[in-house]
Amino acid sequence: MNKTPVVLTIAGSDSGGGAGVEADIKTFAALGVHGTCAITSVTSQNTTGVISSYDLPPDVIADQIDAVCIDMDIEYVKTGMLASPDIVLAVAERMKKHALSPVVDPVMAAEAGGELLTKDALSVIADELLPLSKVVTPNIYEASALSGISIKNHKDVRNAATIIGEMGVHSVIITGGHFDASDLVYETANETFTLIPGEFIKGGTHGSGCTYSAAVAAYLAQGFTLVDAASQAKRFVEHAIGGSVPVGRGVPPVNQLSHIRRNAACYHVLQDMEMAVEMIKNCTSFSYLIPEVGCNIAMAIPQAGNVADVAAVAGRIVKLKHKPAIVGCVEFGASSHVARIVLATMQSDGGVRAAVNVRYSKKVLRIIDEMDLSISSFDRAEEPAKTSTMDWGVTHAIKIYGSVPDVIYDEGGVGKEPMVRILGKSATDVAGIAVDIADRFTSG
Ligand code: PXL
Repeated sequence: MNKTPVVLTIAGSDSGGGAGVEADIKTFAALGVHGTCAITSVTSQNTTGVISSYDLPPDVIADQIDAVCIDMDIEYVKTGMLASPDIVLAVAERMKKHALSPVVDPVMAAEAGGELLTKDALSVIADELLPLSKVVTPNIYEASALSGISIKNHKDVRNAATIIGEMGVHSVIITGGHFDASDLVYETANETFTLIPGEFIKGGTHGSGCTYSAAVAAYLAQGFTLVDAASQAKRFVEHAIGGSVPVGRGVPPVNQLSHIRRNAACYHVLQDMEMAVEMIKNCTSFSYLIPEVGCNIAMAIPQAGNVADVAAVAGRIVKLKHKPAIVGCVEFGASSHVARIVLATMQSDGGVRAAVNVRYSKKVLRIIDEMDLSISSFDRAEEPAKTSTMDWGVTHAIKIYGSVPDVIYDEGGVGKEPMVRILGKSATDVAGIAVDIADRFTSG
């Protein structure tokens, strides 16, 4: 079995849980390395800014580093908030003692607002820590402060990287987010520059710098080259920013687990959809419920925002030789029609994430009534211009009912087949109801 790498963060604590040690440990966990920590300062902060900051005595910081390094096999370390020259000196001394390879994040200020380090601490970082370091990851402002260059364009970024490289560090990554979101990696040994392209992502950035440098350390510990680690870490932070959630009144913290949670949710949805499709396929009487335009079943992940977050059958469910036939695989983004029904429903109740459409008939409505299912409807003739029928119809039917019913139907319109839509928490839920209706349809 491969050994799980152990990495260490030497950084400040953010009581708001967005940046600092808290962000680093979440990043390590998300990337599959074991995270340890030496806390340098305790900041009392939230998403709106830093209220106060208490620096731990340098010998307590050194003890924490010793404690983990004498027990665990650690090579890569990430440093964050090192508030004073004394703290930087103590940390640099322990780097030498334990032959550690630091990824230095020369943190100067909190994303939410507030200084985190004194000016003289930055010069001690440059003089004492950078010569021992594997890589330093300043943003544009930190790179300006370290190099003394006022950075206004890409040429300035390269010049700043070269100047910082001359401080004795192996490599420099100047992170973007300013001109075109790209990062510049400068490796001093062979004087090579590598541009890592990126895109501006909508979302909160509190903790993005900490998360980035922690991710670089985690990828290096897993054996990636510096450029690969830099590029993977950038993708990781982009996902974390995209998945940020507003948890307070200020800058939303990045979410290191959003990608993992999304993948897990997709897996559960696919599993449920596969079972639902089997239930429908094995129900011969379901063929009586298949509309002229075909049938589809869909289920969304929690917090779905668009059609790509909703799984459905790629080519619909049709009637073939008096039996239901599933045409195509279950895929995300496969149906825009039933997906829109689900997305519209979720606007009112996030827990109702699945739908299946079946053939309308008076008999089907009677069975639904017998089954005590709640029901609402809309009339296409009342649809305002320039709306999407599914968005408007479903929202309207929910509004007049007062909450999300089990069934929404409409009686069609010019060139539009009437339709019944069964709504529920999961694909197997709605398939179960549809199969029940189908069995009653043929036996009654
Ligand atoms: O992202 C920089 C940073 C580092 N360390 C601590 C922080 C912050 C930003 O808020 O709070 C403790």
